[in-house]
Amino acid sequence: MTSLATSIGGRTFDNCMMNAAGIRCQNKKDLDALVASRAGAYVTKSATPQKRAGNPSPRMHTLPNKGSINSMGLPNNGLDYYLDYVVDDQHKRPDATNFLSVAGTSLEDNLAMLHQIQESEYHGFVELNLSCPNVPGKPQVGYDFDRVNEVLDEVFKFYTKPLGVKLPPYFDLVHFDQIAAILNQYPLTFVNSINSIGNALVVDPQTERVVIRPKGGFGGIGGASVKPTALANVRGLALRLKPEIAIVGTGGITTGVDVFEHILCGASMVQIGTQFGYEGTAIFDRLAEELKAIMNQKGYTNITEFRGKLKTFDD
Ligand code: HRO
Repeated sequence: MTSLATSIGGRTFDNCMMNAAGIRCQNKKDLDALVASRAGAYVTKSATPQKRAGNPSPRMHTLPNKGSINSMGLPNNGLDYYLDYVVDDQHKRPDATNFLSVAGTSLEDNLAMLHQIQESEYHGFVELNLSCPNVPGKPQVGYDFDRVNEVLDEVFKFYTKPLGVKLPPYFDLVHFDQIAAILNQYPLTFVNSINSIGNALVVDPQTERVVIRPKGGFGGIGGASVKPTALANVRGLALRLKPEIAIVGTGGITTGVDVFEHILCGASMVQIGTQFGYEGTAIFDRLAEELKAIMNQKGYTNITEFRGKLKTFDD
């Protein structure tokens, strides 16, 4: 039997694939569909303390070759909505672990939300999003290393439940060294890499205009073309983080082979964003079959047999 099961922080998941935050997870109907699907877990749309409408439309645009650009601007139903959902789900399915994403637009908001979660009966994972590229006037925290340190310092003064951070992509090995040195100081359960490649610009030559309205057309790129950047970040972090911190790999997954590559680079769990948006929950059936097929071909029966075992020409 080929198993796609995985574990993070002592919690087990029968499938190592799930949605990425923001994609088909904003309301109860979407989340119920994820629960009913073959995904190993779900993550809820990044929450702010209060409900937000997000940026004006058009704010997401499909790109050729399985890509997307978005500047949603954190539309969400507010923390209470998602916390109620995950606590209710926890009552129904006490053995299942899921992910509650939070993305305050200030340190104070993040701390207030984490205090509320700490005091609640929720005991699943929290994904602290330090990498939303699309809130006008709010830079991505993940690119300000001192600020990341300050945030985690404040958070771990009181937060004792399993916590991970969602990071932006980094593009220099020195930045991998610097962020890993900071993350390794804290009892993080996981890091999720990568968020969309922020502040890209897509131009429509016909109309001679940008394709999304917010921020003059600047937005985050997701989908197939970000896979090499995602794999580099997963691998770069896997080589530097302490073994207690698991890696959730996100970015550019459209096939089971892409999942295989993320795991080879060191991911314990993978998240699917853009392509899940295009295909819906049936994608988890397809990817599971495709991953099993490549594992069978290679004689692997579970993902720990190849996780992190990417070879280089120096091996
Ligand atoms: O809502 C968004 O615009 C958004 C968020 Cl929070 C994020 O983390 N990543 C992204 O591509 N879009």
